[in-house]
Amino acid sequence: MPKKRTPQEMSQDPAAQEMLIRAEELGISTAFSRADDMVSCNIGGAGMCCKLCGMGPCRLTKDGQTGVCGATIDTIQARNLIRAIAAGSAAHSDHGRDMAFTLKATANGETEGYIIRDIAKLRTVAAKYEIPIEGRAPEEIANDLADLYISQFGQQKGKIAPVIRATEKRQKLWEQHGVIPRGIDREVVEALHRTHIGDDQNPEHILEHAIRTALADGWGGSMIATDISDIIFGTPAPLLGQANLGVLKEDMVNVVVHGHEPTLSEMIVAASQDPEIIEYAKAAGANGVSLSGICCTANEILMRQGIPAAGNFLQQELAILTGSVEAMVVDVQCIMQALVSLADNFHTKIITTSPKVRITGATHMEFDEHRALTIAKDILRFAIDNYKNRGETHIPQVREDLVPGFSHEYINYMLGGSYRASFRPLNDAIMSGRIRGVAAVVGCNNPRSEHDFLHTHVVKELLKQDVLIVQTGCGAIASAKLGLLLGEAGLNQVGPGLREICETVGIPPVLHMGSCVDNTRILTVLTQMAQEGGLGDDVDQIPAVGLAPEWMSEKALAIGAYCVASGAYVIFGGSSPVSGMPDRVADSDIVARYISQGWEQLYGGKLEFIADPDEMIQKTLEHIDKKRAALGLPEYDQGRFGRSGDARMLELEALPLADRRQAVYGTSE
Ligand code: SF4
Ligand code: MSK
Repeated sequence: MPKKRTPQEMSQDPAAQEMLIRAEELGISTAFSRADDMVSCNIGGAGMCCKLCGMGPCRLTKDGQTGVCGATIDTIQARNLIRAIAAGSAAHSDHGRDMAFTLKATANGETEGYIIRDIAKLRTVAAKYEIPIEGRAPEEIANDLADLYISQFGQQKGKIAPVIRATEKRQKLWEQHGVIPRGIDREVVEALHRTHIGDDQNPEHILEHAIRTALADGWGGSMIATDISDIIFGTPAPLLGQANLGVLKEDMVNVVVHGHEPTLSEMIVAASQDPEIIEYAKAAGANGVSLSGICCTANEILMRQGIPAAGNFLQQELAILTGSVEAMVVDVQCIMQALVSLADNFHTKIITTSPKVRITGATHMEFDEHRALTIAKDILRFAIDNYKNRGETHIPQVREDLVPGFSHEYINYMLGGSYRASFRPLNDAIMSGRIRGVAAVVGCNNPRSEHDFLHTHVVKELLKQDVLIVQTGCGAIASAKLGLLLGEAGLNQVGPGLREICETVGIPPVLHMGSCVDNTRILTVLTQMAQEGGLGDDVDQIPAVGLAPEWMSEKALAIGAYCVASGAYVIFGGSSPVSGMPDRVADSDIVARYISQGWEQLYGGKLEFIADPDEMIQKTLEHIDKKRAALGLPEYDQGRFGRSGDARMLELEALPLADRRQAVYGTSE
């Protein structure tokens, strides 16, 4: 019998635990209980199953066994991995494509409700591609940028434009290895072609194309999505927000937006503040409309508008279980099919909005950027009409404040001010050892491990070791719920050197950088750090590591691969999709070795799967220290810092006056 976990074993989050108890009382299944009921397949999970053709599926469980066609375990693992990376790249990039079309339509005055909000970013991005900006209206520039970006998807030859934003050294390396993407769609299509029965069968050759496909995402589709979201909705800057299920309101119409694309959710934000909608809600007996988000749609509107996040991936069902959600409006990606049958137990309406996504049993209200505001208002009226059907509610009173919105532009500005915006202070802090290194802790939740625990355990331990943390996606929401994204709350949990920097600059020790497509912001930060000087001349020399402790989606694998190709050491938690069976490691570790040692030789970055969080932390610190040593930086020594800043002032204040004088001036006189 599979082991049934207690709510405390399923999640560390008290709000989630409360709702899991409620689910049990009501006899309703959740992803947590279904994960307990469904033992994962150890053959498919380890990458040893091929179902690419009708001669199979072939399960290679014995030494030396091949598929019916003769495919070896290594070929099968490589094919499975590249297919996942291609799917992840496609998802991010298709989001980017939609954003590019929205930019084009906005530039041509064909949308309803959108404007070009960040003209400075538009000009900066356009100038990178030598699009003329002087003396031109924002709409003209935006039209040209939209055309350039739209063309990246169908381009057949040459190289995609955004790769010029990588360091020169990195571009040359990619050129040398023949992995610069020619066109975004082309690389995804080729990944599928190569893995059709009877095509590319050399695992290393397949995995080289996996790199090119992932680069088409990171330095293509995702980067385009982030750029355009900033241009249309504004580049994020810090603001105050809240996270967890306690943001749902007893006396208001709760509308939860869930998925990834900000286009509709931003319009719903605007519509929810419209006096006509507020009046409509009041007429229905509510105190207005309360918006909140789940997953990366939450991150998009949290970091730009301060709209609260009801939770991360594993809280989508739990939000409905509160009985207080009138409508959950979903767009694309990470939406569980279980939502519809779960919602049948309550009054909640699940509303699909993307032309690409329908869920049987859900209400479909299709989004169209040309009528965006009208549709957003229709959706809100539909939700308000449902308020009268609300039954018993059970909202956990658990929420935490956070400060999100650390775009790379803002980090640059906060470190140097308007006139000296620069990454110099960050590089200097790393060079001096005040900051030991940087870790990007990103990615999903996975019900196979304790919800949020791996993310926050890794983050908390690295903070104690003076590692500055940047986060995106559901990992960022996990830390937010623990109060790690608030300057003061987080600072008593960090090492002394990092604390000094956070106090001096006025930042939390964990920087929320956005949604999962916004991992490209991290690429930009690392690139600018390399270009700033003092930390080598490319990303692979920077003492930095990327971690996805609770990954589950194919998009996470695409992100991992493009970060490796960009020079980063990337550690994934959970199980490895290329592990093979433990008793047949000898003939099934070629792929695991290649994506680690092989890719490290080629790109300076590597991808490893490590289940134990303490080993993740140890490997992270070892890597950071190895990179510090290679740069000739002083060995990390925590004892050298913490003698200045707020901590030192508090320490001195506690001393009698004479002792304080002695400590400061060297004399008690
Ligand atoms: Fe089996 Fe080969 Fe077909 Fe895969 S491609 S299912 S290994 S016969
Ligand atoms: S939503 S991809 S669970 S981060 Fe971006 Fe969260 Fe992962 Fe979806």
